[in-house]
Amino acid sequence: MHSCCAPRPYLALVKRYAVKGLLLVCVLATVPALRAQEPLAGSRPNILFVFSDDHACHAISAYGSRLNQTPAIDRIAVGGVLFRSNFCGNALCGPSRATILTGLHSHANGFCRNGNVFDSSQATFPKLLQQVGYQTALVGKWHLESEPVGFDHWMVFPDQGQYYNPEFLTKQGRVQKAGHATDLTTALAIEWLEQRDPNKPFVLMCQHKAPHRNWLPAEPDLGLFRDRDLPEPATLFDDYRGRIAARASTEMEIARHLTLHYDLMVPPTAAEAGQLGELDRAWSQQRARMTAAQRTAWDAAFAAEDDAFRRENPQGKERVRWMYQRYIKNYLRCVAGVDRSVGALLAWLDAHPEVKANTLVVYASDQGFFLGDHGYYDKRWMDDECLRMPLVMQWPGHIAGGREIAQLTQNIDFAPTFLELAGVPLPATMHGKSLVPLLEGRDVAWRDAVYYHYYESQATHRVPAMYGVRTDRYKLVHYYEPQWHAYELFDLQKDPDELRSVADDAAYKDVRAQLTKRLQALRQEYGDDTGTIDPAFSLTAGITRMVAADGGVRVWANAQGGYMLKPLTGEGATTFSTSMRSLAARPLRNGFVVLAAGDNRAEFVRAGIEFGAKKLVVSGPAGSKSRRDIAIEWDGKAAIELVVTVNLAAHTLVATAQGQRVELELPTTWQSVTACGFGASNTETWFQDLVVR
Ligand code: SGN
Ligand code: CA
Repeated sequence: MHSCCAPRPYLALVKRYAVKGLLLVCVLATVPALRAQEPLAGSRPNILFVFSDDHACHAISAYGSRLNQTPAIDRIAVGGVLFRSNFCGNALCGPSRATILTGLHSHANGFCRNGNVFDSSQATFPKLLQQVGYQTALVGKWHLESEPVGFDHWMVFPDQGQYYNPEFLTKQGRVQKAGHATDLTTALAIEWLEQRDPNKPFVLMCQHKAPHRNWLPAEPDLGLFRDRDLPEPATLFDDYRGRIAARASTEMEIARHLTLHYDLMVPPTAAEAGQLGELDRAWSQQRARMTAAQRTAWDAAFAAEDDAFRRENPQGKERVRWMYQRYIKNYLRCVAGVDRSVGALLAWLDAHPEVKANTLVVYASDQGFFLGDHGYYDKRWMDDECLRMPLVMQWPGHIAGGREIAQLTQNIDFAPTFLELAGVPLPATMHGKSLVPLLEGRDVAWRDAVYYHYYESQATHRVPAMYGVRTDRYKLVHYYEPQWHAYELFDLQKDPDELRSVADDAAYKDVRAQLTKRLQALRQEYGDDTGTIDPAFSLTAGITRMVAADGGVRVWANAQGGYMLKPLTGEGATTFSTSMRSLAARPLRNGFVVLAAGDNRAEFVRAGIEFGAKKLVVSGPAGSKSRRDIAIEWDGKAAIELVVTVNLAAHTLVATAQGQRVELELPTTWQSVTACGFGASNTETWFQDLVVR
């Protein structure tokens, strides 16, 4: 369902605020572009950037939500502008944030998937603003692994952070604060506003954890939506027909993948408590973080519903419906907290009119989210529900309000916009375009398509890697990993819910050809050569890039267990050798040599180095069950020579490196080695050519 594409909700909003007397400026409901009085470029406003995590447009009333009201966010939209077609370039937290900071798509800023480490030596808009006299501050969720750089002040959650009584990392170390993450982040933002230097412009990034999974609302919001069922999306029971097969193997279905305790907050029975899964155990830890009073409020809010659920024990579709209601209500309760935060910040500005007069207020979120659409929660796909990012901005007196901007905009545009407003020349390498002309209501030539590239592949939720292009009418997606190698094409006008791919429909042959060309041109324009795999390798998975370099090959794997193989025949005793070295900023995982027998190349053994743990490891063919490892001495930098000897008569594989040796038993069915190759996990690894002796 695309409630975020509903007709303009402005008139209704304008009426509501006019009645309440909240909106003092003159609101122009359906006015076309209006010229701002003064040029915005170089006007050096303060920038109050309020940002949330996973907040979908279709959970914002200004975007036409059928589910909830977000009066404070709407107030920004009414007094300012709403970007109707704003998209992310990679629907995931860390990548979207890295893009916002740098104005670059993921492949160029190096942060392709969560768990990558942001290279903070790059140009970011906070750094550049700092250099021209801005005060810069960041509070709340960061999630980029390296320490924030370019901020005079920062106080961020470690990793994803906690909702209740969270810890914060600061320049001075770790502190814990009592309360809910959303309210604390707001309070920290206001605290900073109060004590900043009033003589300098500022950029304040107030970044919420909410409404990220698992959805733990603050106490004041626990009572919302108690008395009614919320509307279900039309596609709650999607059967995934008419699209690629991977749709059905994705692990983000409300029905199959939301856990009862961690996600849906139903306390375990005594019997369940003895056999909790990993996530459900985490839920117990989260409860343990709450104070007694918080826990009492929490339990009281859910007790009656939980009892009814246990008593009635719904099954089949009824159970899915119940799960949807529990999920969406807690999600929206978390959204209500975020909206309250926006309201508090706007109220602070109202109380400080001299600051307000110079402040651009922005509300956005890192990507969208499935709200039961297609039976899903989470994001990652290129579907509009998660591709869209909310974006509203206001600067009364400078940006004509009550307008909707229809042009295709993207998170690559944020940094160029803030820089142009501050009068900083844009680094030529930035991919984004400044939104200033659109804010000024100027009639300018604009882009006709946005680019997308998602990498996480076989990690959490198992969504295939993909890149694609979206225009205002069509969307073409290429699932480029060899195990999928498929396309989807959607006609958004005829099929706004994206239920039927017309990639192979003869009627769309020309459209597909044009979009393919457009997609290639965008990849070229942005310099994205990731997602390109050398066809010389016959089987690959989870590898996003490989290039020949320094007499070897650099393999960039943004997933666990990425590997590629090439045909080879070896009988009797065969020895392979190579050198490898981790090139990643943080050598988390490993580099390994992969060997397969017969045609079933999903069955392989591997021998390699775990760079982080400093271990020599062998395992396979049945995954890691047969794993053996031994510690090695290594300075963390030098190349390591690995020698692997396979003896098919003795059914053994022996790996040696740095003077250590590990052995693996091979299946007796292995008659010959038919393929070998390199593999890597979550890292960029350099391999010297494999030599067969
Ligand atoms: C966690 C969540 C996932 C979510 C990712 C990424 N699981 O792993 O559901 O997709 O974060 O989200 S949870 O059990 O920890 O809640 S992101 O917004 O940070 O990219
Ligand atoms: Ca997110």
